[in-house]
Amino acid sequence: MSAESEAIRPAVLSPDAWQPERFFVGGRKKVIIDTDPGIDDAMAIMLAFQSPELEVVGLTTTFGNVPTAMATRNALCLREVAGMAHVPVAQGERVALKGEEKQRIADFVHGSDGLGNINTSPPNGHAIDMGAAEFMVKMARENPGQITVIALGPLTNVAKAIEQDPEFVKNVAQIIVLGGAFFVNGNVNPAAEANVYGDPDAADAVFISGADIIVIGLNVTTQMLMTEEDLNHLRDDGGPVGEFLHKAAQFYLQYHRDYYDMNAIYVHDPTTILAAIDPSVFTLKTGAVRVITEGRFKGTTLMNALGTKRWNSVTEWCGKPPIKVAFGVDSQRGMQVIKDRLMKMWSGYNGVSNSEGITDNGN
Ligand SMILES: [Ca+2]
Repeated sequence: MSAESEAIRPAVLSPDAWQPERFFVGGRKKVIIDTDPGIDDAMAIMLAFQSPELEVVGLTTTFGNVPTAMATRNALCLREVAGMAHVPVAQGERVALKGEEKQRIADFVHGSDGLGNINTSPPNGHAIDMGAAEFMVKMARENPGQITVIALGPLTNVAKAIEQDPEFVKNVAQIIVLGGAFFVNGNVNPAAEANVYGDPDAADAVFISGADIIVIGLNVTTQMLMTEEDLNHLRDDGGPVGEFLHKAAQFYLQYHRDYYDMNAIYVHDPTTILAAIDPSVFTLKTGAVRVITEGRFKGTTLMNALGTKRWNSVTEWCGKPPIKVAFGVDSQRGMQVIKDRLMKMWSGYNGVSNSEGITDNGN
């Protein structure tokens, strides 16, 4: 097959092309959230719990904002805060694919506990006796075509799942990735976005795996802002969960004031949940994506967005399958969904809380 014949046309997909119902089972899409909580991870998990389109069948944990053990603790804590303690938590990898130890802990973004230093009490529950990748493989094998993985941290667990089971990319319905920065600067440095930078080898392996993939990068998530006023509404109208998220978000808000000169937060992770709820919020283009895995520009995501061009040489891009990359977002509509669900749907909820100052009913 010649290089020319590999040319891939980028396409803006219409909402009609999605046929999202094929992922819905019993009216709800089964999702596994791979996460490194993380304040906006916490908001994303609560959003997913409160979205009738989704059934969260598991949380899997990874390193990123915090080390993996802390991510597991926080995931256990969050499911209890939400009154969703039945949702299994599976602990994931502690180091990147090539064994690289986590070097960058984002305590200046999310606090030293990952949840804004709000002194959550230890969770009552425990992680299941199964690793994150094994859990993903098992769930996808038992529910072929029905499990969507939403990856909100570095992609090590997903890459491990692909490694463990060659059928995983076929069994999984879709992998929705928060990661990369497409034709814009990164947030770790001008070249790289944090999740891809955390394990660039894993990201590259996932992007070229052949799975059905949507990538939500910084180029769209930085259009999604929650203001201090919004956060105050969350505290006032969002019940105990809103109060919890408001409290956790104060540290994250201060980070945005200090580093971006803005009195609002980026809601990267909740935006990614929207792609599972209603992908028509995004404008998507298709093309192969590769990641620079080492050197000065480690973690850079590069997309072949010139699908109409025919390349005249055999390169690292030949034969790599196209994936869907978000290029635009209806930020007004998307933020309305996030705010409505986080602020209104929890009012009246009286479940367990895990933050000091909020009643714990002991359930
Ligand atoms: Ca995250």
